[in-house]
Amino acid sequence: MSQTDQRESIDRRVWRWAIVGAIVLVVFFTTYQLTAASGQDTVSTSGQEATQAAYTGDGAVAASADGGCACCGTSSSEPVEGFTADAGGVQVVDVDVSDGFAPNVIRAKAGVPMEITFGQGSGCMAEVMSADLGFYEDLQSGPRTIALPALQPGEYGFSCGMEMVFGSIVVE
Ligand SMILES: [Cu+2]
Repeated sequence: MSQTDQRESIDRRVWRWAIVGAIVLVVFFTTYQLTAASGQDTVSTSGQEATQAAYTGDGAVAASADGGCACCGTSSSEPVEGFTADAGGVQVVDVDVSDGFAPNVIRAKAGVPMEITFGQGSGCMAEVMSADLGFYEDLQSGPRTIALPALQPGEYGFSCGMEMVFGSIVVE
């Protein structure tokens, strides 16, 4: 009789902890999903972690309601073609980074070394990088010129440091 009572009480305790555990898990995953969704609307409801996630290190707001990068501009995904200019054995091109990359499609010649000068950038466009070409440059202190060897025909990608804004070099 008393053994049965004890068993019931243990069962009840187990259930209570299971329910508490389930609630904690649900709250955790809800918070996590709201943070991952990076909507500004959710920042106030999901506590300190979400607030921290919504800001980048330099204090700029990184997230916007449409899920994009607020400081990257909206026109940055439209193709803006640019061509290299001949500078005596090397082809040169300037890329403005004040609102995405302009141009973001650079047409270049194969077999001729190239120098790409990226302008000064900040926020989202504070860095430029390319896994294809093996460079990563900080643009915050001023323009940077990247010297590239003569390339084979093909398309080579580059992006901002967050990999949110993209450009390409089309070598023909
Ligand atoms: Cu970016």
